[in-house]
Amino acid sequence: MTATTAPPSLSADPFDEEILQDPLAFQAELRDAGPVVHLPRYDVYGLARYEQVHTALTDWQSFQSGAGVGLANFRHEKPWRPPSLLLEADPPRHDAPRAVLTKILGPRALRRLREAWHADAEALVDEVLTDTEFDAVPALAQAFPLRVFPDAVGLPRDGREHLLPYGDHAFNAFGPQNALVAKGTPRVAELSGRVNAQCARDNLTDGGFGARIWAAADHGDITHEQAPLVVRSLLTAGVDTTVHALAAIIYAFATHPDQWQRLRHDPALARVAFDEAVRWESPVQTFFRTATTDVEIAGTAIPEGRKILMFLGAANRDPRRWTSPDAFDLSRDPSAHVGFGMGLHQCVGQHVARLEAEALLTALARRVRHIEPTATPARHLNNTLRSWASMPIRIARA
Ligand code: HEM
Ligand code: OVM
Repeated sequence: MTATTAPPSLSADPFDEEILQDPLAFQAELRDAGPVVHLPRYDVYGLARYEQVHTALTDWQSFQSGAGVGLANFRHEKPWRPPSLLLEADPPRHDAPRAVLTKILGPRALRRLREAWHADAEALVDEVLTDTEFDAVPALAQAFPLRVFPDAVGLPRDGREHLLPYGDHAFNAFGPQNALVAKGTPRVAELSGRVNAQCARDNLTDGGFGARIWAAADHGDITHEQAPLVVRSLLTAGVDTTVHALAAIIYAFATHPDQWQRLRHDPALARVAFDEAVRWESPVQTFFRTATTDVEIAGTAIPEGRKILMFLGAANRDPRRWTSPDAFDLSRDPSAHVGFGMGLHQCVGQHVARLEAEALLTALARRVRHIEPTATPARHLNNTLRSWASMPIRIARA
């Protein structure tokens, strides 16, 4: 190994509520401190520049996920639930579950949902636009995914209200055991029981993503023991993420009326708008890895077994990589953002999220001339997600 230097140290707590409320200044501090920063609060290494985050995401041999992608190190700490067969697994065990979901959630497989989801979006937007002032979080960002996604998975009507609180806790649980985790803990057993029950074959209707996962087990692609856990991945990762991504898109357009006019005049920009919003807001802000060997990043030695905190949101606004990173701008090419990760674990559900966003945005672009905030929106705090609790807006119909 070449000569290495000790990394700069930043004493702040990245999961402190004040930083979660508005992380941008802290993220700039992290990036400017150096390519690798030591965070003594948790004794972990932080990466906040695009180049180093990209390196860690794409080098799964040195930066493993199997010891957990949260602060907890599964080599020493018991996970709060059986680990995900995708997110918290390394090759070769990661490969089969990943191949199954890649096929079930891929662009080809989603083509059969496209028309229905566009029609659902138009129906929802027509209902909502009977008012000109409303809270965009429940009315649109939550309502649309909850209308289409559980049906696509094949879930029964009952029990859908547990999906958001379960996901919220799962994303909090990647962070330290702070007050946000404590808030969810009293309901963990109940919510886990309900969500796990929804993963059973008998509770999934024919033709949905869930039934296809079970069919893949019949086919021998995964085992029947693995099937319910793969379904669980969809229920954990597939709801809160899209709700917060849609809220981010609406916020972006409410605060950038010039960009809304561009979208209205060229609805084909919906796709790029979605990726630009994921870059700009980074609904999933952070994930961890664990060093599998003594590894060097940009001249800093990280010892084997140590946790590395990747700041996806900071990388997505790194001025070393992006021109005017803080601008929400439909004329840039945001496609290299790391808001879905990169490499082996890159979000397998991104085509689902993109289809939801395209459907809702196209429906809105046809009907809405102008969107404006009517009050300061309120953040929903989560250790991993950047999200909104409420976003009062006024719309003018086209
Ligand atoms: C993985 C973000 C929507 C299912 C990931 C990762 C990120 C991410 C950053 C990488 C994790 C890592 O590298 O450790 C997002 C965002 C979404 C979104 C921002 C919405 C805009 C979805 C949806 C689903 C989903 C809708 C399910 C239908 C998954 C799964 C993984 C994953 C199963 C694990 C993949 C693997 O480890 O191979 N997501 N996601 N995500 N996502 Fe998403
Ligand atoms: C999973 C999963 C995947 C991505 C994100 C996530 C809670 C969970 O496979 O369970 O967040």
